[in-house]
Amino acid sequence: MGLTISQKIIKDHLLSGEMKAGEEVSIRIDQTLTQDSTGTMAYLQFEAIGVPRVKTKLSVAYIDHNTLQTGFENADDHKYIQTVTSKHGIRFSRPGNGVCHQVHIERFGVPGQTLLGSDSHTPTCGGIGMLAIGAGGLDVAVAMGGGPYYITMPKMVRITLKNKLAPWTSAKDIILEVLRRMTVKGGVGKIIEYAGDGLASLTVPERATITNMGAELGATTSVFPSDEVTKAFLKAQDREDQWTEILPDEDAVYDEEIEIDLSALKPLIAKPHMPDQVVTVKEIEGIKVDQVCIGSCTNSSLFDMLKVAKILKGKTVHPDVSLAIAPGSKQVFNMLAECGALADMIAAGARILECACGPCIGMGQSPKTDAVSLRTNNRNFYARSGTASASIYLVSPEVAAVAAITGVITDPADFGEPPVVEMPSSFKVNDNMVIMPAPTAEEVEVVRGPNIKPFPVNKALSDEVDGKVLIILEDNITTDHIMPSNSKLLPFRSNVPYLANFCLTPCDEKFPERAKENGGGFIIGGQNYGQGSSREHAALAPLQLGIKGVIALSFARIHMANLINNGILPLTFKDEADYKKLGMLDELTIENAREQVEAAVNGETVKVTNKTQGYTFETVLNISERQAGMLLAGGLLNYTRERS
Ligand code: MIC
Ligand code: SF4
Repeated sequence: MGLTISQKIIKDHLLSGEMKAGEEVSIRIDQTLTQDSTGTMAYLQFEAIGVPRVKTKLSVAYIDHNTLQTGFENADDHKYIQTVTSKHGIRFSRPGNGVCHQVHIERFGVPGQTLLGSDSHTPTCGGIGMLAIGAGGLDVAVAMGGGPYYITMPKMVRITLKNKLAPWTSAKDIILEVLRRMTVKGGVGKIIEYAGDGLASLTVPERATITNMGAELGATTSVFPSDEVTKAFLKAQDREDQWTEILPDEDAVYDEEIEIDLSALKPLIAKPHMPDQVVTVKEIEGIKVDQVCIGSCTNSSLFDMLKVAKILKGKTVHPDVSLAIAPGSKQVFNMLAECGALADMIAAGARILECACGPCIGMGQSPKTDAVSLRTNNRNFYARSGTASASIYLVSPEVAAVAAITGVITDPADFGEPPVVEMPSSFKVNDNMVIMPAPTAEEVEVVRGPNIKPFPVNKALSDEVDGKVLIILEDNITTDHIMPSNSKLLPFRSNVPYLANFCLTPCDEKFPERAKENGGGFIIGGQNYGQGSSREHAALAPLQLGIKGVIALSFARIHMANLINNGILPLTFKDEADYKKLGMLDELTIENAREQVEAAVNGETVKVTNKTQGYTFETVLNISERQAGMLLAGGLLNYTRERS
């Protein structure tokens, strides 16, 4: 039987397990990346593991999220990451060098290799045929130490792209169409591969926009073949020697097939507060716009920026609109400056930001009360912009730039000639903002500022797990609900005790207080609980508050792994009716919890007794033997220590 692209890469890196959908496999990781908002924790954990130098082919630490230095905290974290990475053999991408995913695909990604990143948009490098997966910091720390990375072997989905995009439509419209069809939970447990005659006309930055936002489907990752387009991109980056062709076998078998006619796509827009609330721009034309933000790891390539500059050239940003533009990398920024496109943006009135995540993660540019903000980002989760009352819409760079001029949501087809941009035959290559690690660990002293606090570590699972229902939540609760991140909270990513005071507050302000008063307990979730970010703070903060288990209708992949890594039970209701039956502050008990967790490996359900209402219900704990070991030990760190 033929293999898909990702099955080929997994096979080449397979360390254990059988490549059958649903089975746990472990793979060797060639490259890792971290960014600063998850990185401090990842490196603290790497230090706790105690491996002196990384064992990967390449590991890079980026500073791109917490670049708004309104106090000492972020700068302290940067220094910690710079010194700890130098000591342990990791390259350091300095603040100002750009957003991790954009820089990584430009300068480091290699087709056919595996990449594990402590950021959910790591799949961006799938745009050049890498198997690139997002994970919690602890999993990345283990991979840096040479340990295997475990995944449940995903199902394979093939999306066949036919024909070419029509004028004024772009890669963003392709992935928005996929989201419209599959929804934000449609990709869970799956890898999405792209195929078809439409590929030839899609540049690497366009492919990267699509793989990047595959994270919003909940997919394990998304992959494009490594073909002539990939080769031309790597050649232009002066890295042609790193290219290999990677195509699926002709008789590769896919579990699901989707077809998209690119020529029939219209400009699309995702409405608040979910990336799958997709309609055509035409349908909601005319809504007044207060802010436009162009950038983020989804649409900040040179290709995107040049199109924006062409639309803005000779025009003025509408008086009621604030337009912010953040180029994705120093390479992009530099080339924009050299070709004059930056001058066109500035002349039109754009507020040029440094190349970093910025508005995407609420690090500045929070819009006004009740604002309508059009953004080229990948996520428009509730309150993520830093202004809870704002309505964030996700669009292509073209639609964003046009709205910045007209001041209303506008179908660009009515705007005139579309911008046409060619990919450069060579990029401006200058890696001077990437610092190589020190040759030996001894010569570096790790600098730890006062903001770096010890992180909570769980205890071994007790035989009886008791606690009250502390909150009951609806479907699609994101990590931005569980552990909000904005300019006020991001500086405390290395201070879990402080962050815990804000856990789940967008859903219920009293939650942290209630959890503390009751000495911890249970969180009850709906479908797709924990979608979004890889931030393990969404598990660490609940741990700090004494959360013993989350009982939900279903979980997002990375968050479920993060819960297990921290020894918090991720239980799924067997019967949906039991979700509806639970009441606030009901007292729950899991008797013989250790035995029940062990039995769950063989498919036994875990019984939970509701002492308040006097009944017992069944839950499913879909785990491997290794994961059971982690839950029994109280998390991955304890489990690793026990076994070393
Ligand atoms: C995000 O887009 O939500 C982030 C911020 O990049 C996160 C990482 C984090 O929370 O630090 C992600 O995507 O994993
Ligand atoms: Fe940064 Fe936004 Fe991309 Fe996350 S989604 S890595 S915050 S640009």
